[in-house]
Amino acid sequence: MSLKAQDSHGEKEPAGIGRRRFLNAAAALGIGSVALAGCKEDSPKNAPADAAGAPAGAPPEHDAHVGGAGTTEVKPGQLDTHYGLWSSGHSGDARILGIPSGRELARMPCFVTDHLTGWGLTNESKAIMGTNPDGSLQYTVGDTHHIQASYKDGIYDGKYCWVNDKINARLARFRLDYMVCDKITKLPNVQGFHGIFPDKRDPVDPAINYTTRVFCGQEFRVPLPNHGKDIEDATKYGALFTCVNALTMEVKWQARIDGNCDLVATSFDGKLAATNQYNLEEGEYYTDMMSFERDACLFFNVARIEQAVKEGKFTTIGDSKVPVVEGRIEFNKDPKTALVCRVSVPKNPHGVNASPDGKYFVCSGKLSPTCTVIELQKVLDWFDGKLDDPDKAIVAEPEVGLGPLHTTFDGRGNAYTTLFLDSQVCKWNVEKAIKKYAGDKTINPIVHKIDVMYQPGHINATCAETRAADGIWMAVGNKFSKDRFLPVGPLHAENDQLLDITGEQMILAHDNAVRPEPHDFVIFPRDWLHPKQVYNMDDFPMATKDASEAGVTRNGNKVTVKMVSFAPSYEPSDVKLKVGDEVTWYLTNIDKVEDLTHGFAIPEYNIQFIVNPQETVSVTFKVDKPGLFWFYCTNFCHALHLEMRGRMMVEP
Ligand code: K7E
Ligand code: CUA
Ligand code: CA
Repeated sequence: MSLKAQDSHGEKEPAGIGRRRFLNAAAALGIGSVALAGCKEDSPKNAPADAAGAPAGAPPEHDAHVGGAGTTEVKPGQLDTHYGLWSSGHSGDARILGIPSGRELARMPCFVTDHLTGWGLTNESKAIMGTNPDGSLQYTVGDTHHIQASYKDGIYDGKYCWVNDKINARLARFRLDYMVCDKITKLPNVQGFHGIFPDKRDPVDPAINYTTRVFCGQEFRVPLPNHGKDIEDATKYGALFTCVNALTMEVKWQARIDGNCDLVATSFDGKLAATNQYNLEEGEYYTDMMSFERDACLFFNVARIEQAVKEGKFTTIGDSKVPVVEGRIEFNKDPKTALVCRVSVPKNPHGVNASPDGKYFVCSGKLSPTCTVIELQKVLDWFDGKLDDPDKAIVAEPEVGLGPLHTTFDGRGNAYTTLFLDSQVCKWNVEKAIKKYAGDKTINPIVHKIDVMYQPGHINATCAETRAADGIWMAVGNKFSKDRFLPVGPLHAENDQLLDITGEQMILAHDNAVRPEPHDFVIFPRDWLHPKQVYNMDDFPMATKDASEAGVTRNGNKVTVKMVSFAPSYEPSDVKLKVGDEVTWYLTNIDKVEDLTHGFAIPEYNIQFIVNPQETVSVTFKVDKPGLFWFYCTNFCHALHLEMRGRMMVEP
């Protein structure tokens, strides 16, 4: 496999499709390692810099960006046109980026502690994260992969977004009015929680045209329940597909399935949810997981599953009370009553994405150089007994290149698939791919390919997960940045790239470094979101609304401090305590001005958090060190910010 010299406009014609036949497992692995080694050692992309500082073989400069999307430069004082919601991988949080600049505007903590905001330290955040009986946090690590927002009428309604934690099988919800995590749900009996997708409307009630469910996929098979029995007998392992109530965040139901789940997609009509499956072999080792030529995309008939639950046709697992329906194929052979429909997909597929016209799901082959296009109406026909073979729902299987992972859309009939091994994005036309599959071999569905730097995973174009896909910008999350940024030690920043997709050919417009390691993201116009910048004090039952109500009350050794902040002071400014006290300290920021956030830190007591305008935050701690401790404001707020402090006086 040759690595082409870098050309930002990609190949003039898709090269080598003919030789990129279906890979067997061994070849795929071999090519994978060649591709990675090639980038490092042989590629002109990594050749030493020339005298002018540009790497040999570097692309033409993009200073004159000619694409229809406009410039990526956001000048001082200007705002980005789009919001991007980004997952952060094993950093364990979510982030907000401005697009097209790629600037990181905020981090939204959820699964892991954040010492700027006090997330994981304050009582309010700990209650959301979950604590042990001794008050310590139940989990302190997270691995966020997939982030998706809530819908109304097939576009984002700006209410919520969700992100998964793969390590500890948790689903976090953020409310997008304040852009903070407000709930975290633990999925019972799940390990390797990977894909998520909210539904886009109700499959039964036409009045519910908004998100009320989030579907969650389990990647790792485990004993059910996982209580130490059958740990060596893999034939007893299982996997679950979980539905969470998007409004209450309670787990509604689970379906036990064959194989595993990877990513998740939902249909615009609300009737279908699906997961791609790469381990239909049910193997424990990766070599076993690659032995079948085809795995699958598994479709869930949401209305039928919920009817089965209503009729009591379910079991439970271990201590969990969540109803579990049978989604294994042997129990779902009759299409008229089946809860699931399995469509075969080659080979260890990754990613399943819904086209914005609502007609198709596309699975990427990963170990096959193909994408599989599945027509949703035909899946519904199978459930209605009108299609004898679920595989007849496959309407195209274009060859796109090596290592296809994720696909996005431009709303003009084109799909864009990341090619991990080729370090490229392939643009292909869906209808042309369908015509070719139907028999017209003269048609070439491949429109354009472009190099990206390097080894891309997720890809998403503006509004592409909604009905309003507009084909303006497209972000690509690259897993390796190698030579693209100044070296900063062994751990490289990742390279998120922005491409202009307004024209026939994609144009690489912008690189931006991101802290490892985002996986998934969605991008949409800024006017789809209306964040508030000042809290409503009435939302906080423990708010101290006025400085005159502030003070310290004592009940034995239980002490309650009710404090207010207003720049540049705290009231009360002196707090007297005794060693042995247990203090709950409420801080209400009564400043009403936008951007007037205060901080609160107590030396030697390991306390630091912020309190936003009109917000109330609390911490509880044991008083165990005598002395004078100046608590002070950590968030620059006022010309007298450094003076904003008070005394915690602790008697022995
Ligand atoms: Cu492809 Cu976890 Cu979405 Cu990463 S998964 S890339
Ligand atoms: Cu208040 Cu700085
Ligand atoms: Ca497989």
